[in-house]
Amino acid sequence: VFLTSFDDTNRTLEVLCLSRESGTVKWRKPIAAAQIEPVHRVSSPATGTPACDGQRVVCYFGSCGAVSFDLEGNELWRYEMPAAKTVNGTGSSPILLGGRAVINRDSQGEHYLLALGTDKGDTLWKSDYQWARIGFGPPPDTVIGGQSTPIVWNDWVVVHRPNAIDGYTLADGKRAWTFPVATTGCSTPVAGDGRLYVMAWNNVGEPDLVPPPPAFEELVRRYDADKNGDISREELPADLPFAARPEVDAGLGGNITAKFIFSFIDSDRNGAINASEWQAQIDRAANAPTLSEHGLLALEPSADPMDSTPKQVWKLATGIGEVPSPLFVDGRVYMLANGGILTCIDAALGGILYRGRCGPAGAYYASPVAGDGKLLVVSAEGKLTILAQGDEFKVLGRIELGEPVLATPAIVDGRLYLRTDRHLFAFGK
Ligand SMILES: [Ca+2]
Ligand SMILES: [Ca+2]
Repeated sequence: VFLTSFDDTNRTLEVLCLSRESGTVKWRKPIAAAQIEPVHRVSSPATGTPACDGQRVVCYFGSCGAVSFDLEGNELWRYEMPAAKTVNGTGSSPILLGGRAVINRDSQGEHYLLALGTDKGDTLWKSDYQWARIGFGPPPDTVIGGQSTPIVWNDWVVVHRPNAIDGYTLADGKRAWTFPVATTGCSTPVAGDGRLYVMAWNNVGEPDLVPPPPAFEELVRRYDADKNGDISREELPADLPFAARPEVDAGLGGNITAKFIFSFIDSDRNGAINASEWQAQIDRAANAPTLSEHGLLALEPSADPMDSTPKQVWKLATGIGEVPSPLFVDGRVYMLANGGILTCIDAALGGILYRGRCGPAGAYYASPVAGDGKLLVVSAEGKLTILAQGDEFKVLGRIELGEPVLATPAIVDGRLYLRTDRHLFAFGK
């Protein structure tokens, strides 16, 4: 089992190799980084899952780039990058195919899809992303970047990016098509039965993500401490949300607060929010075109020989998960959202077969996985729920892991490998 890790006491990145049989650490290598990328407070600079082709392992860190080892831990090559400029951290993992390691590098001012040769780590191609502006979306130089891992679908490497789903040809990295949609580009798409399923989530995509803000008079009544009739950055409370993650503890960074977007609301940049600036922000949120574009999308290949852009077959607009990837099994798509809300969808038609609460509350970052006729979902607090696959919502059991879990479990040869904050667990018969 290969893992990346980050020791926050000495701020060191590492690659580890453990015995699948016993969990013994076979080797561990520190990865030098001149600077550690900034990450969201719940995240880590070691979010990328290593990729292994049976001969070598390739790891990617937003802080310093890609590195490859043989299975004994001898370093084969390194592709250095500067620390990514992000707000929430990198998140993306490398994928290996056809002698290439493909990496989604998506940060402020530096965003491209990269293919390295797995033998030497040399650049085979590098394709700069193009910015798809949707509605009032931010200008390109302020783009935070997406977190998803590229996947292969039909002839393309597909990347779920902020405001677009893109298809690139593997041979030369040319963008073959782009499907614009208002999304933060966080979750990784999945393919099944010839279709592509993408959770296009954005912060204002559903009404319950956008709590009604107070009117300006109310804002002034509550917070205008110096009674000058407008609201300075200092006067705004730290916890007034403009966009919320309703099932997530606000202390875990669940909300986008008015304070966080203060300089955006303060459009004349005089250091204070007046009535018209506040109203303009309320109007922007209420009229956001993104509201109608957020959703779980089912795409199928184009039949048009002149335009390979996939066609949308159906879309589901509610209960969309932000971080976990959807799961396709046996003609069904399972989608997990914060609060442990699991939706099972008929993949062919897009109808909801059920929507239920797994039980454990709070945030969910790990993607659902399937094995042995079951579904496994695990909450950020480390509560694992086991459910039956199929058309009915049925909880079969729960396990408390006792530590936070952000990583998606892996199932190999009848064993479940599950990574918590401090441990790697293996479950089996
Ligand atoms: Ca004031
Ligand atoms: Ca102002």
